[in-house]
Amino acid sequence: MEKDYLQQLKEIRDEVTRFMMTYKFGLREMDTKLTILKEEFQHFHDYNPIEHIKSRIKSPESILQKAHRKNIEMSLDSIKKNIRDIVGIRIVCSFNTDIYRISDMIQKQKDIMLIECKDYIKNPKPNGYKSLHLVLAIPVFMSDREEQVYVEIQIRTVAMDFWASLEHKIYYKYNKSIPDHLEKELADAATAANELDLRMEQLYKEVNYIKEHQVPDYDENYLGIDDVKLQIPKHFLDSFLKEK
Ligand code: 0O2
Repeated sequence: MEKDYLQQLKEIRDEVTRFMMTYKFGLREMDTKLTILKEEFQHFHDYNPIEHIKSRIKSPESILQKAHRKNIEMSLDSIKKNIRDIVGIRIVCSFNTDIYRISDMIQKQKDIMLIECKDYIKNPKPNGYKSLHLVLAIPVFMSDREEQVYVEIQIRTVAMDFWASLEHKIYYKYNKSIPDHLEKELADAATAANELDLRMEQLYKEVNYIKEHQVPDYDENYLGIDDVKLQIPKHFLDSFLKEK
């Protein structure tokens, strides 16, 4: 009898370990994809839209707490289906446009399936929260099977992230009921963060415009074609024009 009980416990432990491992592998797959995007972008576009990435896997305890809180049946199948943020990745970018660019690049990958998209940038939460949330399913190949793993990705700018981290701290400090005056301050701060995002992006566009239209330095005896440093001797062009 005791042996049966121990055997059962061991089976449950193995099942939970296997369950958690699939999420660990799912996170690794997604990490690799993001690293490739980041490095390739930096190399070929001379620009990196990703400032930083943070990720976490929910602990078994907080998965169970969430299941309990949301009235989800306590089985691994049901948890897998209903709790979609066991793997959470947060991508912080410089500008608003980067958010959608990264989201498109991720969604275009053939083995990734978009399960849900919540756009809290186009439709911010009443408290001012802004971020793009994607729930994706990605395949994980193991020795004997393939599993689809849900991954939640939050994409936001540095300013949105700054605001959200502070709001998160205040929310928990006041036990999920923020005093009215702080709520108002937070809403104002969200507006300021949004303005900062718009101004920074505008500045960036202007700097880019100047860079693109800059006349390169050249020797007065040479004519520069573009900033690829291809230059033509001026006398060569003069004689060419005279002949015409
Ligand atoms: P943590 O500690 O960051 O993981 P659900 O995911 O089912 O619980 P919901 O509301 O359907 O709930 O999901 P949604 O809207 O996609 O938001 C989930 C996550 O987004 C939260 O996870 C937060 O990380 C973030 N988020 C959503 N709203 C806010 C907000 O008003 N302020 C801040 N700071 N973050 C927000 P968790 O599990 O709540 O927290």
